[in-house]
Amino acid sequence: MILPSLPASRRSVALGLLALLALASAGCGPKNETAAPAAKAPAPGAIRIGFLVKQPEEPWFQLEWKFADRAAKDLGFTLIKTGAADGEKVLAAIDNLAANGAQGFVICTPDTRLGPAIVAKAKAAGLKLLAVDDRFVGPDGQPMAQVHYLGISARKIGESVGQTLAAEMQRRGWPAAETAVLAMTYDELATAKERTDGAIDALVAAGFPRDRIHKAPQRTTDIPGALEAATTLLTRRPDVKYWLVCGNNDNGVLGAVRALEGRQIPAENAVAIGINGTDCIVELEKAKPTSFHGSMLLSAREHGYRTAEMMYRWIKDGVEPPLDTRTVGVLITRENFRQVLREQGVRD
Ligand code: FCA
Repeated sequence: MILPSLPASRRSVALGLLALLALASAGCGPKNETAAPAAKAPAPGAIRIGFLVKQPEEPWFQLEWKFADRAAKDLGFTLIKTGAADGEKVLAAIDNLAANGAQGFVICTPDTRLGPAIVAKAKAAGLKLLAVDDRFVGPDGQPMAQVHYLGISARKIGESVGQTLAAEMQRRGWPAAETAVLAMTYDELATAKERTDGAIDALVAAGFPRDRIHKAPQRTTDIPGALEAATTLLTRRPDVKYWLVCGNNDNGVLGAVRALEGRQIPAENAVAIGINGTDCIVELEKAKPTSFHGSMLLSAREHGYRTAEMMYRWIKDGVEPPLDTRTVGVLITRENFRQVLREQGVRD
């Protein structure tokens, strides 16, 4: 990601420029917005839908695409998939969709503050828009509630992680004085912050001392970014014997697990729980258990198939999707992951 690596002040300038660029390249100035072209029902079979994701290398997004592909096959539309890791790529991809005759797109944006620029660009090109996973943020820092969105019940899912960690600690009989929490955070992204805040609040509600909860802010949401953040924190806390680990997603927690291993902390002295459930399958399949205990499996089918279907119905029949749809998560562990993944259609 280009923008997130810039200092905050430079980022907002860059985002402002992108917003202007979106408006200018869409052929309208900020004070002179042209109306979107009137919607005409496309001929059957002529429906083209874009699906843009921020991290195409992450299994979660590959699965969203797989399910969206299935919707395209079932319903008979064309799906155009694009990986867009920064603002320039997103805007170019929207141009490309318009040039290719698409009528709408689903997007997980690489930066939620690109929201206004994406909305302006989609509107000018007459494209319908549905945000998935990461909700757009307006210039006031608030979620753009008028943009259609499907995402997870982030706080609740985070709370389940915290409750499970507290239960595992109790089951193992670890004293609080020798245990600490490692929370892999990415507070720039609202859904990520809600997840880790939920986990931390649930641990505190279960009686875990707040002053033994440590946040490791990730610079990037991939495994290397998490490994770096976790290693920095663990180096500062050599006195802790047992660790409970939560985070934004599987990759964040996997980075922490690798950092624990790097610090020679035995696998049985830590319990780590991820979110996604799709990016930790290799980890759960390892013959020798690591400290990665399990993950809250999200519904890639809902996020991929259902969003694509919502967009299709909107274009074809004028059925507008709900403004805000939330999905749930279910805990998978080494004991049940094969069966649950099969039931959910993630694995054959
Ligand atoms: C965010 C995360 C993804 C996934 C998704 C539902 O976009 O980065 O890993 O958890 O929400």
